[in-house]
Amino acid sequence: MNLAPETRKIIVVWLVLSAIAVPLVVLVLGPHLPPGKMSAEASDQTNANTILTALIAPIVLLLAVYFGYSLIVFRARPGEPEDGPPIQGHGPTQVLWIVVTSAIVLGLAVWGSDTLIVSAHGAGGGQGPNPDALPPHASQALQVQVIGQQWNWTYRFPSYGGLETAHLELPNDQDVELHVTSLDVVHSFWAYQLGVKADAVPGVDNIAFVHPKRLGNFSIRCSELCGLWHGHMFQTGQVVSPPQFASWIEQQRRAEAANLKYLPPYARSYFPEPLRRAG
Ligand SMILES: [Cu+2]
Repeated sequence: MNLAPETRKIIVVWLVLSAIAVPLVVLVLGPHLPPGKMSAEASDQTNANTILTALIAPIVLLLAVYFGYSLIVFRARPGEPEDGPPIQGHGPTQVLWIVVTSAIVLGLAVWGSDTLIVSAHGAGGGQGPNPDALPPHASQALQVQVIGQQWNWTYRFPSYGGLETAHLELPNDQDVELHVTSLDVVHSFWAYQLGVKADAVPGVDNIAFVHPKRLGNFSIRCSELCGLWHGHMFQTGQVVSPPQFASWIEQQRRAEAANLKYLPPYARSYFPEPLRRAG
């Protein structure tokens, strides 16, 4: 192809910078991108963020190089005419632009749909009562109900007699099926390092899956403005080893036994008090 010398220089600078930037994004920046690698779902989100950033880097660089080169080289110097000759379109550039941008957008749409639905990586987002994206061993998942109310979170474990706990511990390396709901207004359960964010809506059983992969603490926040003390609605949860989880839940069962009889029976959702009283 017959390229003007300026075009060739811009392309060379762009290729060199891209060849440096893309590996830096993948190897250096990627591991620090949110939300981290604490669960399978979080890892998938971090990988998606890395791929998108790596793909965007050459596009941003092309614009920056072209912009910088034009500012320096094509600057009007004293005595030169103010404007150059008009340009009347350029077929190859237009075709290349349309082909490349279409390929990027369509490729990302196919990849995004596949990772969300087929590969079940969208399982941490809260998919309503009948999720489309199921992790491989969904039927053996530990069921945990997450209940939001102004202004705190509580948790119920149907496989442990409907036990309710004031904070959340999860066993490592096991599928967990979160049933997110609310007792009053709309909240949003956001377990940041686990890559889970699901709306908590009264009367709705919103299911999100998570598969913790690393031991440690994760922060839980409400991410839906829900009233005066919305900002107070945070906790710290723990991913612990399965034996630690077993002894924690046993201890909770003993501590909460006296309170259990005051709770309504475990249900997939609850309605606010005034509505319940109204029948
Ligand atoms: Cu809230």
